[in-house]
Amino acid sequence: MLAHEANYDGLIGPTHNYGGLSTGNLASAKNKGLIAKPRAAALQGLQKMKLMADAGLVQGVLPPHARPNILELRFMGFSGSDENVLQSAWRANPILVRNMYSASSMWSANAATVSPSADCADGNLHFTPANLSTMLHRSIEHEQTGRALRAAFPNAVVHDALPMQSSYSDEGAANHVRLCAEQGQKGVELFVYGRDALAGLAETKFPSRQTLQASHIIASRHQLSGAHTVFAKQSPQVIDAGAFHNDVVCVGAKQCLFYHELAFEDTAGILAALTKAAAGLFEPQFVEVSNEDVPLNDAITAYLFNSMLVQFPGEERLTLVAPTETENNKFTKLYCDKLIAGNGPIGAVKYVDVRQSMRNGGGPACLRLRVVLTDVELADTNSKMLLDDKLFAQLSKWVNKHYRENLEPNDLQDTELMHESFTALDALTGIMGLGGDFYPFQRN
Ligand code: SUG
Repeated sequence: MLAHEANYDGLIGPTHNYGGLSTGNLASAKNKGLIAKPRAAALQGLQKMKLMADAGLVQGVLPPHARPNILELRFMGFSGSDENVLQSAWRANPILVRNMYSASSMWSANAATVSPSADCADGNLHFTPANLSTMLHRSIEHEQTGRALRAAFPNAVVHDALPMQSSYSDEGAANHVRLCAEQGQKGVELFVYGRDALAGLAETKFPSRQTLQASHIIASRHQLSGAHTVFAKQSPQVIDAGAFHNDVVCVGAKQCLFYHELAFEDTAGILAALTKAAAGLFEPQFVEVSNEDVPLNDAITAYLFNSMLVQFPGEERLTLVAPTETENNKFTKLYCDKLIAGNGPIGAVKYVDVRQSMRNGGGPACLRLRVVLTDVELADTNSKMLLDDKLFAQLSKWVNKHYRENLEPNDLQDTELMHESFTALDALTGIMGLGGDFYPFQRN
């Protein structure tokens, strides 16, 4: 059956800032406290979406979450008007407020794990929103993410997130790769985990955000066939070098798995398991990047693997949509030049500027959630959440009208920023046809 690989990007919200909130994410730590540029950030994200849409790919938009998260602050015991809640929380602990202000829902690769209907025994498209339980600022996303996914895909199965317990910690599609011959055909799903929660002590200094147990449960909920599902362990070394998600060192598309040689604990075992799982379906193509060609630290800072690996219409080979940081690093640039000149499955590289997101550790691949849709499923999606020229123009105008140019750490105590953010999001629900009760602040 014919199917499309759609990309649903998280629209970057009006409170984008550098909170230094993600231990183990080197960019987040390094850029803590930097003056952020929310307007430029959102426009960069929109440009990337437009690039994909203009190339003829299905491009969706997931709305930002309401920040600051006043509901969560109320749950923590702050009370009174929204202004009082924000101000008393700031007096109690500005770091708490930073967590409640994060625009982190932009990284929609972490929104959910997605299994296309071709892979699921019941023939439905399945989503499990990620609980993102490792980081406070991200653990408050899953409910609103579920609402957004249900709005975008009214006929799909959208499960609840896994329980908020560290044995179940789950970071969504950032630790999941699907390989296939053609998008509409049965594929092989690879779940990459950092930690077996039942195996004892943590092996890493930085958090291992995905557990084997979470991956098992998702595969079972999505009704995947055991024969075509592979579970692979990230190497502790890469986590401690700053690969807080597998998609920092690995990306896959169609038959191709593109990864750093140090990405996995047992590379030979994983490749053998993938080959076996794909038997009778397709022949996997493995593109391994050696540490000699691209040292791990360069791969992580330049985000070579956090690129989107895309089949553009009319192109025979895959294209890597990489961040400009990859172009600016001598190892990764040279590697990309070699890829293009070679005759492997990746035949082109396009560089995109998503610098504002990159400074928080989010490259082109972090900003999108891939959803394989048959023609029928595509027709069932909410068309107001699909990017065309009209929506692009509307969203660009909306960003220019509502977003601040600069945002400094101390601006987060400003109740005006909260009002601006809520006013912007209220207007967005109109543009995207999300109804008047999509956000908690609309339901008061
Ligand atoms: O969870 N950064 C995100 C980046 C997520 C990238 N996603 C993928 N690799 N798919 C994270 O660490 C930083 C926020 C701050 O520090 O303000 C942050 O949350």
